[in-house]
Amino acid sequence: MTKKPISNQEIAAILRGVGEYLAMQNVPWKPQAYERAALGVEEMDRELGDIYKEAGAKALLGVPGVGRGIADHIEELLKTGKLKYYDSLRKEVPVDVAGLSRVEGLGPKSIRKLYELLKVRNLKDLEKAAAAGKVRELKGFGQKAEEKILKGIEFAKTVGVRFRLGQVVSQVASLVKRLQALDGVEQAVAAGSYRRRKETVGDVDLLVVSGRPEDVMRNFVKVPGVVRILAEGGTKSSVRLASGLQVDLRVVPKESYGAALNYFTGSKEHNVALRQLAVGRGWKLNEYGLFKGTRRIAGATEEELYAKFGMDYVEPELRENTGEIEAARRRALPKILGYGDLMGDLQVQTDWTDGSASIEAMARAAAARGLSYIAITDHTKRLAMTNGLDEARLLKQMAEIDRVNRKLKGKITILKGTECDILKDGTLDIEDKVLAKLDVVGVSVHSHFNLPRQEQTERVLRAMRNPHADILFHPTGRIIGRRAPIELDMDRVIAEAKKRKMVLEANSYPDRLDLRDAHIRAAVAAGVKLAVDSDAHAPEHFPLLEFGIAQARRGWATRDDVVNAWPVAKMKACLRKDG
Ligand code: DGT
Ligand code: CA
Ligand code: CA
Ligand code: ZN
Repeated sequence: MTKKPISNQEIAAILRGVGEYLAMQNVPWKPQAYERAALGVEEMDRELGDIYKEAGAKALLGVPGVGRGIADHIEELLKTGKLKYYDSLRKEVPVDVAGLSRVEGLGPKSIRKLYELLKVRNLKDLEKAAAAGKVRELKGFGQKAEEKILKGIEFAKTVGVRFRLGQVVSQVASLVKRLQALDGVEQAVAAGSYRRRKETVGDVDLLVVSGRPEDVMRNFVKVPGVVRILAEGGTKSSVRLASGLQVDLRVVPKESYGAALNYFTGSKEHNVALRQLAVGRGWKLNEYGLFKGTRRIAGATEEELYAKFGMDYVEPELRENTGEIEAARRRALPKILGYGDLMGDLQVQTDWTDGSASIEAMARAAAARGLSYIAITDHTKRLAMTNGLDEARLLKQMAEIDRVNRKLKGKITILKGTECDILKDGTLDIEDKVLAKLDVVGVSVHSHFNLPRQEQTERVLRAMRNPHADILFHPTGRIIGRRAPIELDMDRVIAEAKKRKMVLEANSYPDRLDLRDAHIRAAVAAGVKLAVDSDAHAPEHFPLLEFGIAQARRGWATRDDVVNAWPVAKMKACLRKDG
């Protein structure tokens, strides 16, 4: 067997690992640099191995976030498949950092302490130690911390091995590109939950149109990044990628493309309901086509298929059998928000707090993404670790925004905003008289995530009642796979938002996606407006908006429901509640 060159995914995982180990050693700055480089590598649409072969070590410096030192590491990885530096770091503290960091509140420093004092190497060791009451005895931990760890372990266990959509898009995009380039492939596309843009995917289902399935199969399993072949057949195969992601591939003939795409896009529930419609008319529907007896009456395209049923075309994001079939039959499906519909972004952080770039750099990046306005919403003082703004610095920042606005006139409009912290009692972290000067006041919870439902709900409602509050940012505070949502009575939050004309955020950050699809749908149904924001902390983050748009679509939101899909004047008028 010939050895496969190391893939971008593997390189990224190792760089990220280095960052985690350095963070454990309390090294400043470097961990973030490695994380940024890992992200940059992940987002490349070409294999670094190919780039290196073609253009040498210098070309590696073109990867976003990669400087001299990390480029040397990448070169070593490409040449030898290993990184000595990483191996030595691992030897020093031989723990499963990735596994342990899935427990909420466990940062690199605590992980190191737990290893040094209790020999905790993985989740299992940690659970044992905590259950035996050993964690509470450590300095800086205590009983509460121990309880929190046990709770966090429980939560980490309930989360299966699903991947966040944001973790897999670049892997899938590069696979699809490779498939498209193969001889004999007419079309290649990703179906399944990936195409429906679910927030997490169990596996990825690829579909290829080709008259030569054997050739496609043979080449598919040789693609870089494939580490294991789970099944290989004439028209279907399954592989595992280095990242752990499973990918299923199906090859179909051209005349079945639409039917196959429809079948493998799912959801299963949507398929079942469609099939029942077919049966009701004496037809048969499967992945090969729609049949009347043995005659194929539709199946080459999805559009043709839905048309044959006399219904609207159903966008993949809506195919969950939650009313879309009935609505489509009545020709009453809403025209959902389009991927190009956003005009602005109402949550953006800068280097005034924990963002990586200046106001001007963020504004220019937003303009390049096609936005015509953004709101700068840095954190506030209670979030001291982000260097959160107090009233004085916020006022200074407003003056700076005026200056940058003059400079960028005609390119983009920068609005003055804040991501104002909601304190434990529901009051806000910034004085009203300063909030009154801002265009966009976002409020959000960043602490006391574990309050009981009644208290948590009252806290958030109180914040929403502040006369200056415009948008409730990432309302549930969840981090997918890591932090459970806060206990919030969403019906009451939605009712309050409706009453006060408060906007709820659909945060696009792939780890958050908050509100989630079902809550977005409930908000839309109640007539509450949404803001689909990037929560960008770096210029590269604006493309993340796509994930928020996807969730808004899954929540049946239209342009009318999303305030930042509107021109700036109309959006501002909507925020200004009392005229
Ligand atoms: P996942 O992978 O768990 O995120 O979710 P999906 O929706 O991608 O599910 P998956 O990968 O098991 O199957 C892909 C699609 O194939 C699914 O969305 C619908 C279709 N499918 C799979 N199993 C069945 C089935 O038993 N009946 C029908 N009608 N369709 C199925
Ligand atoms: Ca799937
Ligand atoms: Ca599958
Ligand atoms: Zn936040």
